[in-house]
Amino acid sequence: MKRLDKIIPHFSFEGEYVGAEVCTDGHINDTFFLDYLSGDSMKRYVLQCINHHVFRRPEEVMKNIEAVTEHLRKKIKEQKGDPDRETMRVVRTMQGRSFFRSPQGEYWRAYHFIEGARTYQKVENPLHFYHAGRTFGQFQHLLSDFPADSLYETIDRFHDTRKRLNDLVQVIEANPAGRVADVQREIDFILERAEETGVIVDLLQSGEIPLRVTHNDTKLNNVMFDQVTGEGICVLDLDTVMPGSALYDFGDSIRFGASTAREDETDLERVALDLKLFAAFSSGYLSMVKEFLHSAEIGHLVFAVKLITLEIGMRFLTDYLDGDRYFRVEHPRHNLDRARAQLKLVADVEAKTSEMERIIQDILDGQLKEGA
Ligand code: GN1
Ligand code: MG
Repeated sequence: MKRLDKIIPHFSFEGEYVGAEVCTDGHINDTFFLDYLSGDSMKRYVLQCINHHVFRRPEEVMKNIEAVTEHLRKKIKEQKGDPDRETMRVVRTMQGRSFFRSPQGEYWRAYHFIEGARTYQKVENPLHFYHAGRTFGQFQHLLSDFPADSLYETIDRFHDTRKRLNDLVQVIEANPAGRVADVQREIDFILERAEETGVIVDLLQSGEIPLRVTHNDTKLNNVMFDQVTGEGICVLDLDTVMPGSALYDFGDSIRFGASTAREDETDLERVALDLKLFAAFSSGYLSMVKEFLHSAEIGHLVFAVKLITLEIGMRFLTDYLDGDRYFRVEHPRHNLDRARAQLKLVADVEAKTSEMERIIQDILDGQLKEGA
């Protein structure tokens, strides 16, 4: 891969370079897997070009990642875990830095690949998703004593849903791609829910819920599962680790993993919230965090599922109206498809809210056995 020829020599990869493969997951960065022959065994690395348009200050992204992974390593060692498998490990450049800035101004960074583990695009069964819940819960738990306010806000007001609504309203007014007329129904659906967009941000601001270290992209495909035990071992993609509310992280896992369809499903009949999967993730997650989450957080878990789904729906719609400048798209209606699927899921979560509340209560009361 020609693009990589001038990048690879700047990193301290071990062994003999064998080849590279493109990773097609992810809507933002460019990701490659590199294979090396080290002695008589193969070793993999992940090399990424950070999207500089999205992450305006890549140095801050890397400083956050270094601080958080260092903390995680320490905690994992204390608990007699394996820090090389249970958290990401940055590969340094030849100059000992955490990223390489190319003469063209691109920012590149690399990680060790975690062996004997894999990711999934779709939940395979409730137990699988239960383990995802435990893994994100454990991540939150291990970072519960990390000073959240020492982290950089690498994308300003990332989960400020009210601001996301304002961004949408602005792009509707400007209509730069001439697409507004196609999406009046979606716009109306969102505006009917405008008042709810500020709920979590206001709770954070008033101190009713605490600022925590949050991941901000807790999709299923950001968890590495052990290939033998099937348990989640490591949380990936720490680019958006920032101070924020744990509620958005919980909600985003459900949005992506407990949906009966893909994020960009076009047959909206197929998009719904699977209550069994919701219960499975929630019981795994709560088993790790119920000791320290505040009651105001627990009380908003279900609401957070709806709010983050609405937020991401708004972001996809905003990008569609803006001419697809942010998310990587495979075709011109891709962002619209993604937005519509999210809004359908919002409607289904609204219809199932009382059942979801009951499930959370049952888990807390110990009536739903872990993994059930
Ligand atoms: C983007 O690129 P990826 O898949 O890691 C986005 C998330 C969205 C997600 C939707 C920095 O994440 O916020 O939830 O797409 N990341 C950024 O699938 O905007
Ligand atoms: Mg991400």
